[in-house]
Amino acid sequence: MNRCGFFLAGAVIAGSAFSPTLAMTQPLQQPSGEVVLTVGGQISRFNGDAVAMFDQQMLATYPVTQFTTTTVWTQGEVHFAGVALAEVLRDVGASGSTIIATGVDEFFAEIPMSSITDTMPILAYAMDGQQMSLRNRGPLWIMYPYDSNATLRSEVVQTRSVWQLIKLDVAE
Ligand SMILES: Nc1nc2c(c(=O)[nH]1)N[C@H]1C(S)=C(S)[C@@H](COP(=O)(O)O)O[C@H]1N2
Ligand SMILES: [Mo]
Repeated sequence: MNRCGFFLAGAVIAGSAFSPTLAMTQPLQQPSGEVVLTVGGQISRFNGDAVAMFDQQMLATYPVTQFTTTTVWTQGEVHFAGVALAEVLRDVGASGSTIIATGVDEFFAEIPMSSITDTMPILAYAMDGQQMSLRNRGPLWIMYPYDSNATLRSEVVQTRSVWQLIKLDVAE
């Protein structure tokens, strides 16, 4: 049964609208390709030693969230596609108040859980329809739709826009 079917069965058995218990007991699939993201800390679904590892194919199984925006790092309007950070956090059973996002260069930023919505930020895996190379700030880049709201065009949100993202830690 796929994840969705499993979830629905759980909801029916429990007789409630939302019953994460059964879905949460199903282990995450194992990555078969190169691991691009490791999620650790306060999570409850794993596929490794206290961590949840993702390859690109696993990230592609989530609904795609996408938008077009300008950024201070790119030229003109750019289309970004990826998975909502909230979607990944929900799937690994994250519980905490802060996400610490770290790039391959060991740059890290704290993202308050309260600032994360169903649609942003995204873990962008494509820019103008192309996967992003490490050299081009990929393969994952935390991205906000800066053009949609003036409050997103701030230094604090820029700082949270971690490129070459490799790790998320869910902290107290
Ligand atoms: N991986 C990674 N992401 C990063 C950074 C970095 O050094 N490494 N710098 C952050 C900061 S502090 C800002 S303001 C923005 C833009 O950095 P820049 O203006 O130096 O390009 O990217 C953010 N994302
Ligand atoms: Mo910055």
